[in-house]
Amino acid sequence: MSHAALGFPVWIRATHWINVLFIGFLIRAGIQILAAYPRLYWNVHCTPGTEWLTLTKKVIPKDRLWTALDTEEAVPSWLAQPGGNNLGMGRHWHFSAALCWVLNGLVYVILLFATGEWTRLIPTSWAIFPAAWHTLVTYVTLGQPPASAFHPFDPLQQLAYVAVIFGLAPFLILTGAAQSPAIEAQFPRYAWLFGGRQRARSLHFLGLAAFVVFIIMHTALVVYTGFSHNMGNMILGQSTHDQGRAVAIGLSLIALILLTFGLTSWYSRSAPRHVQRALSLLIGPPMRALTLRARSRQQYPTSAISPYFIVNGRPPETPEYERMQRDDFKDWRIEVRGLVAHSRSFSLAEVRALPKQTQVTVHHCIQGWSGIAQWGGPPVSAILALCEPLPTARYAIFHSSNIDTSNRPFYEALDLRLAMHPQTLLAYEMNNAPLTAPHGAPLRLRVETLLGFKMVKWVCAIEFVADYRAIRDGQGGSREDNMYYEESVGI
Ligand SMILES: Nc1nc2c(c(=O)[nH]1)N[C@H]1C(S)=C(S)[C@@H](COP(=O)(O)O)O[C@H]1N2
Ligand SMILES: [Mo]
Repeated sequence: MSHAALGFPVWIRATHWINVLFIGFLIRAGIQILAAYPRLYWNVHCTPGTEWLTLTKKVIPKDRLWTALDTEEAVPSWLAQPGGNNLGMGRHWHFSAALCWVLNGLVYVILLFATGEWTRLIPTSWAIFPAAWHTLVTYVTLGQPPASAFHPFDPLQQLAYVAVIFGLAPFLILTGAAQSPAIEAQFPRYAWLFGGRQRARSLHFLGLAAFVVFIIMHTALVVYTGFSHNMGNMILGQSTHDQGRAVAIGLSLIALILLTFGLTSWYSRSAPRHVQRALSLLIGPPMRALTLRARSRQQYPTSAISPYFIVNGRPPETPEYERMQRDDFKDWRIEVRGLVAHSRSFSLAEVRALPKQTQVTVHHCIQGWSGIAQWGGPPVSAILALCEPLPTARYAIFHSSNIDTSNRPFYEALDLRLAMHPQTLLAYEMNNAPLTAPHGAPLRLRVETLLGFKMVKWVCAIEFVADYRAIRDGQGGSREDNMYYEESVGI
């Protein structure tokens, strides 16, 4: 008897159930992320009206300023991780689970080939296709393949498993990565292999749908082809004895996994700051490594510019801002302060006198939408060169003259290494015209390797600090403080 014929080794059973747990987290948190912008497109511009799928009843008004946050949907906790309006928490769970799921998958694939178990999974003859068809017909006509059809899998099962493990799973990883601003900025061709961010996002969604269909069919067939026999194999590695015990353990395991979803969702909603801190220990380091390594090399042609560019964050509604706007911001000043050798302020005219750079880039909002625009203004490095941050300065805090969702001034921290990137701009122009109020007039930040919320609009001050933890709620920005987003957002 070959080694492979001796039932199912413990590592296959363990990685299978660990996989159930993390796929569950991934799907639940994925639904949470989708709900933050429940509209899907095949075009990168996300022009309203061009959705191929809209999963919200909210309509986009045409007669007044509409912002992306207005379309976010709350989701029930039984469906999404953790439920409610919780994009920040959903992302923490999605990326933490993705990391664990990929590690578990690697262990499985390495052991699969190291032990020879692969010979039972990977077909080595074309005859598998007609055999799988035959099995499909058997199931569809409500028959049962004979016991001799299982080696240990029936041909249809074998093909489905291979397709999910070596096709669907890598596809989901690749389409997930193609939505990352850091990866797209550094390797524009990679994201465009999938047709750009929105196509990658739509394909990622279809991959999720395929996975859900697989899980339903798989579970149904486990029950249909002999539940206690199959549980024996999945739990104890054999089905010749102790089937009752296997069923009891299997059902308890499923209950435990469901309980884990329930408890983690409940805890994420009652103590989001704790969960944000805890999970960022896991995902923070790889995310920081990604954002710090990536250099934006985008330069799209002006013909690629989006006909309509979505707005997020409403412009200031103060008399002071409206007065400045009427005066073309001639009294606007941006103050540079904190850990710098030369603190000073600049008028808009002084900012315009600095060397100007233009770039046509893709904007990636954390909610899921994107758009292409041309931005013009001095690189932030030009301002750094004039003000000379001290060696102790590690972050530049960009302060906005507008309030955030907690009614305090909007701010975001930017690692100085990112502030030095050649495509990090203090923009005063969009598509060759002065910035409009909704897009951040007179000045807004552009960091082409990060998600949109880091790009503060209506900038009135840049403050250099050694650490952001003493500022406000200590998470590195308004969105991190109020919405539990991550500080380093390359994905
Ligand atoms: N001051 C301020 N800046 C902000 C925001 C905000 O709400 N307030 N929203 C951010 C988010 S979430 C995004 S996606 C971009 C959107 O830029 P846009 O409105 O020009 O498209 O601005 C960012 N800058
Ligand atoms: Mo955003």
